[in-house]
Amino acid sequence: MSSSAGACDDGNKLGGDGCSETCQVETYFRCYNGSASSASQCVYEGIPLELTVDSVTHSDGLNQGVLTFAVSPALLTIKDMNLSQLYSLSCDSVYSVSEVSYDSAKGTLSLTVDYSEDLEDRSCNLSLSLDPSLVRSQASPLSFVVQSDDLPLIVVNNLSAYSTFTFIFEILSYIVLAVFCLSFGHKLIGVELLVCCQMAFLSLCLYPEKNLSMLFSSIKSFG
Ligand SMILES: [Ca+2]
Repeated sequence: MSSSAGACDDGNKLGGDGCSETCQVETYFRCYNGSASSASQCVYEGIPLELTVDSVTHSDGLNQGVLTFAVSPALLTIKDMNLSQLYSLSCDSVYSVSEVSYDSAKGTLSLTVDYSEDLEDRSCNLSLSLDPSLVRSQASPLSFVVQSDDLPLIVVNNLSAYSTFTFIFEILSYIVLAVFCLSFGHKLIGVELLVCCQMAFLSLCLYPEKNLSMLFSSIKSFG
């Protein structure tokens, strides 16, 4: 049984998923199998979905951007799909997607992208593979050039590349250098190096994310 107009029952009081709050089949949807014992399953079969770039923003202090795309019409059912397998993003850069979310109120899909090569002005392609049992009119792939609305998505520091092991190794090598200076009579330089090492350690404990790069550059200028 299917009904393109008329009554349906999908077991909720929400509209936008094909079956309205008053249990009527919504425009561009077809609903199947609604009965007293089983809920209707509604599939969208209206105009093909359209993807556009909504916003591109830089995350403060990170080599990370948030790419947000408008999906039109803003189908509620996209939220119920497996978001991590929904999209395919390919850009002319090195990056990884760490988070994906869909805002059904705004109809926006947001991808959080951590890049290790500049992402600004790069060419990208986005495609969606929506569950065909829920959406029959798929969206065409979107080609776009990344252009940030606030700060450009360029690699400004390599903090993420600094592992704790690398950090400890660098500190130890500065301590060895300090001991070397002390034992050869350059006491002032040796003491300064040790003070810097102490500062770097304290900074690691208090502000592991923010102060590392600043301290490294100050230690290197001392050295
Ligand atoms: Ca509903």
